[in-house]
Amino acid sequence: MNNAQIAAIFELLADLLEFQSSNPFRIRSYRNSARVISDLSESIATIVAESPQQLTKLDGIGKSLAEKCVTLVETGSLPQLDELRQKIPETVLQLLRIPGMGPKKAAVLYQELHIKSLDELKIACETGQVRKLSGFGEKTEQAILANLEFAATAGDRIYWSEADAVASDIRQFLLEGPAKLEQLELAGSYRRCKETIGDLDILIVSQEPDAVMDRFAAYPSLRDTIVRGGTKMSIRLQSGLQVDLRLVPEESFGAALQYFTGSKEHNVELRGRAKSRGLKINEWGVYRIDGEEETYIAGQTEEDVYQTLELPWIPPELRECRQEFLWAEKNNLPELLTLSEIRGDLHMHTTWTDGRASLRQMIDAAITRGLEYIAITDHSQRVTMANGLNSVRAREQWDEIDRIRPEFEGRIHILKGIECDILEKGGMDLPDDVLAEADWVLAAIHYGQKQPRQQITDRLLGAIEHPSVNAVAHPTGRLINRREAYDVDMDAVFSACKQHGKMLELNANPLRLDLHDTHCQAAVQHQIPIVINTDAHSVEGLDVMRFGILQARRAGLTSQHVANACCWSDFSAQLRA
Ligand code: DGT
Ligand code: CA
Ligand code: CA
Repeated sequence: MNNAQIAAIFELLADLLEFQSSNPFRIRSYRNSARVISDLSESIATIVAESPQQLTKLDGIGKSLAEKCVTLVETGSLPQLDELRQKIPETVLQLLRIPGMGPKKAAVLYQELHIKSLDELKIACETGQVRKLSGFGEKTEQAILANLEFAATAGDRIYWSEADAVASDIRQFLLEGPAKLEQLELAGSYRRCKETIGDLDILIVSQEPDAVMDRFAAYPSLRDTIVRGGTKMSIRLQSGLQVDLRLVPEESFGAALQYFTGSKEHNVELRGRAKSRGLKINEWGVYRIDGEEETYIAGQTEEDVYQTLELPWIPPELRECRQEFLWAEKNNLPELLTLSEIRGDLHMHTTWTDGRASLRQMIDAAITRGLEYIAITDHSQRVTMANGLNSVRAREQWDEIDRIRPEFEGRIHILKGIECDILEKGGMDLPDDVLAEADWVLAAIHYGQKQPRQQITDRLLGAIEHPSVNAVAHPTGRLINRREAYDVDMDAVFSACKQHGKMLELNANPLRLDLHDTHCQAAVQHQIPIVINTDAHSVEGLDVMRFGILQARRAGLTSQHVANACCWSDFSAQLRA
């Protein structure tokens, strides 16, 4: 079990305890430890294996939490969690997915109105029962209704970053097992690197299918086996995530990998192309059709499968049936961006506002990660919750950067930046003369996200026109699975960026991934440079860059399209221009 999984379990425990109105102190301690563990650079499993007594040395982890970490690592489950789960209907957890609905509110709905599911909640809202509860009111009732549909579609999909942690763990577990595996690959939306994942799909070639399935059934965080057949087995993990495993013959591995990678739309197009050539493609292989006769002609590798249609291998990230077939036909597939091509990171926070690491710590961490240049972009004053910088403090921070720059001479270029709020009424949160002193200004909307389309669009256009603004941060404001994008006319945003020579951010935080892939493509068509930033609030936060890269790859971006894939001299020249 990795740190992300342990943290998720502690968060879930906190939610369930809060739902039961348990001791607030205990709830807080679970939440704290979840945060500490997910930020930790060492693996909890390693500490447990090597010196479990070190666990209590971690911030916020006492004896009892340390024991729970050990149990989780060793058994993959927690008796206390199982008990709580038995007492609380599973469907109640659905209520928590509604944006703004905490465990306390969910508990009131459950106790007062016996609401256990989103459907029941919808009826209660529509019949005006919810507004009568203390602490709810008519406005809350409307907000719940508005969010219900969103919560239902957010469903059980998990972030790619979470799926990745689980996938790596299962892969390792299966590889370490007694059964000998000739091939093991993850397919599905995970391999296509989609923002969220419904379930995991594993493909295996092995001469020992029973042993493979026995091993799969022994996976530590398994909750139950859904189905086990001769070549297919599905399990459900403690977290609720389903994992499908399929054993395929060696000569079909490529065809199965291609088929189960999807997307469905990509596969439909591929099958159509096969048919028009007198071929048939399925998960077993490619077959030549000759009257009643079917002859296997390919299927061992994906390359072989695409080759039968005279197409080059297509990277999974592009398999959404958009432009990939047109590119592939002309042998013109883009050289997709890679993490090693990234030279800078232009969005990060420090302890001056809501970051957890100091200015120097962030700079050192950026150097360690091989970056050539960074921008320090703390919040501006309007973001009071984050202790945003007013003019005086912004200038103080920039003076501080001027003072320490010589220490880092020759190692990294540090831009004096700000993530300046775009005010609800329009206009920037800091005076023009202050913004003019910054090397790099990100403009961002944090408040008034519910405003009508025209108003939000006008605010963004105002920022884009501002002479000091370089880029718009997280341009649509969505939080995946939590909050929808604000309503904005993106075409107007693209035109304005093009006209004023401004960049658009692809925020790499796995909860944001904002711009979306289709918007990135549109930006490229408008020749607007994309800047991929981590928005790090801690040293570890700098590592989310890789999720942004995957998003960029799905959009078909190459290093040419990405401003911070330029070397420093080109990037700084672009800024001066
Ligand atoms: P997910 O799990 O919802 O995030 O999305 P996927 O794409 O992983 O979907 P999943 O797990 O249902 O199936 C994996 C792949 O298998 C899918 O991308 C395409 C292929 N596949 C599954 N069922 C069908 C089907 O009925 N028709 C076609 N053409 N392909 C299918
Ligand atoms: Ca899947
Ligand atoms: Ca599946």
